[in-house]
Amino acid sequence: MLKALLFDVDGTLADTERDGHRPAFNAAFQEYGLDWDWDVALYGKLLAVTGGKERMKYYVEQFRPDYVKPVDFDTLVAELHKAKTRHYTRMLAEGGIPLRPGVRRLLEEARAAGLILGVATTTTPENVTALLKHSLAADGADWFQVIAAGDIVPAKKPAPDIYVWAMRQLGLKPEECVAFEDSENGIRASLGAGLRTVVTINDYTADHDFAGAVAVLSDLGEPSTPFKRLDQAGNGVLDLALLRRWLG
Ligand code: XBP
Ligand code: MG
Repeated sequence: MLKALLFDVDGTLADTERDGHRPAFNAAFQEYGLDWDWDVALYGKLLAVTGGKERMKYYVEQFRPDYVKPVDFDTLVAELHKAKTRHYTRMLAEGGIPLRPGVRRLLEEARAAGLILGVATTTTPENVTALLKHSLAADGADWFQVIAAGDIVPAKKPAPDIYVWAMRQLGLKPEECVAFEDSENGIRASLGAGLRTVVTINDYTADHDFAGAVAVLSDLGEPSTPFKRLDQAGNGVLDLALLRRWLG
């Protein structure tokens, strides 16, 4: 029996990576006088690592052998990450990043049907609440019974921990929930937690491996612009009736 929908945030609720997180990282680097500049293609490679602090360290290790780390490098990374969060949440407040097609529609239908909504993400809690406030509704964060985010679990996706943590908070078993993800790291986390998972791809994740997904879609679809199914032929609009049919 389906009781809860658990959503990844970045790339799933909204296309936040290329035009949100990436420029926010760059603004923080500039603020700190660093010559680090993440273009769209490089950022795609850096997305292999989830978590902003982890991603900056990965960048230095893999792409900047010339950079001489200060002794308190971890402190610098933490400060950069705070600045990046400030830039990112400001960008959301200033104009926002729209929700992906079908997201609002499905959230509203699920709420009306009394289903539980949850978030399981590697991004920082402030980023989630800012996105929900500015792109969903003033009380958008209150639509979700659990917001599992950021450093609340030490092992980020692809580890299943954030989903396990969210389900524990809700007192639900995996078979009572379904996850929505956009990336390979994301689906490894959700499948690892025993969750059936619907994938909506984006430009950065189109070539990822989504084996084990319930369905792989272009997006959730709207009546005027249906989704295209990518794992088999088909198109449509993902509502609760179709979701329940897929889940069997
Ligand atoms: C999201 C991430 C995050 C964001 C940046 O992955 O990988 O690191 O890019 O967020 P997912 P922070 O969609 O799988 O949750 O800088 O706040 O960490
Ligand atoms: Mg994602």
